Amino acid sequence: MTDTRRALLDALAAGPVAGPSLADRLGVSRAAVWKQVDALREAGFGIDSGPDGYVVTDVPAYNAPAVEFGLDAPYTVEYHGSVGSTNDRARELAGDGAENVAVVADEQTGGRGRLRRAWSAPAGGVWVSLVLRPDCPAAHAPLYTLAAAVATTRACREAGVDASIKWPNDVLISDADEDRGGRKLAGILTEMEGEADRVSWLVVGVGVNANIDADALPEGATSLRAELGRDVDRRAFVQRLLETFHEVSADRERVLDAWREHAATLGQRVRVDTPGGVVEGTAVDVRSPGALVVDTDDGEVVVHAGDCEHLRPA
Ligand code: BT5
Repeated sequence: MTDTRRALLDALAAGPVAGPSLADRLGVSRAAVWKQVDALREAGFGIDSGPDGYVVTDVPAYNAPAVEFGLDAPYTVEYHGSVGSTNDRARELAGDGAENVAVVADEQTGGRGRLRRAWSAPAGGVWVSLVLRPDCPAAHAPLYTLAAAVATTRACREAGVDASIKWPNDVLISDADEDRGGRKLAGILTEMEGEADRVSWLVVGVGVNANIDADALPEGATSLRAELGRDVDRRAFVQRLLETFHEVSADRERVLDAWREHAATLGQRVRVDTPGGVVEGTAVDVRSPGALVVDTDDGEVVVHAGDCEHLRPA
């Protein structure tokens, strides 16, 4: 049913379209088309039936069909007003065989960060988890985290906020802003199931503090609202994020270059807390599938996982 809805929304987004031709195109009965059109009206769409067929006159602010309408990426959307964690819901869908589904929520009551840390996710944020089944070895999975960081950073920049990536998965206000630099705007949590040579499913979860007051967030965090002094259109924002993610992740060879272009970490003095101990030095590059290369007093060290802190220049 959601696939028919997505196809109907794509047809409506392309312009006026007559009922019979819609039924033909979607391979369903005319009654099924009416039912879907009614469901879209229920969901808040304004749809007129003029001489040339159905015309969309109004799109709801933020729900599943609103995000699918005009979306130039192959995802269907499942929307929740409130959910425990969009990653948990996405994992459930993945277990049932789903693919290319974006789970979107207004609020999460049990949002998760890495290493079982809690993620604050009050109403007004952009909390989204994508279920993917890429044809690649498990070792390539981190590239999807990097692609999501690029997509999130670009969406924030297009919204007017000077964001950049801190290795591996944080989106922060750029250090160029002496006052606000380093505040965390978004985070990414990728989870997967698979064998060494093949990913079964991947869940890429992105959390962006969008229309949230900074005092509802942990110390050191900020939001698009706090930076811009106004709210963003979450529908447009999440569409750009999904479209850019789709485009960037489609070409795995280019993900690292895209990441380098958006990263604040390269060239910085860093301290990385890794499972094997602390690594301190200058971050010089990122290496496939997402490792950080740090130039230390003892030579180059390649870090695969850890928490990275940008240090002030000596
Ligand atoms: C992350 O973890 O940054 C990954 C966050 C991923 C959240 C998304 S929301 C959609 C999807 N569904 C989920 O349940 N999760 C994903 P990490 O690098 O471990 O950072 C976690 C730390 O960031 C916490 O320990 C806090 O210090 C801080 N933090 C918590 N909530 C925050 C927020 N809303 N904004 C900024 N920082 C936050």
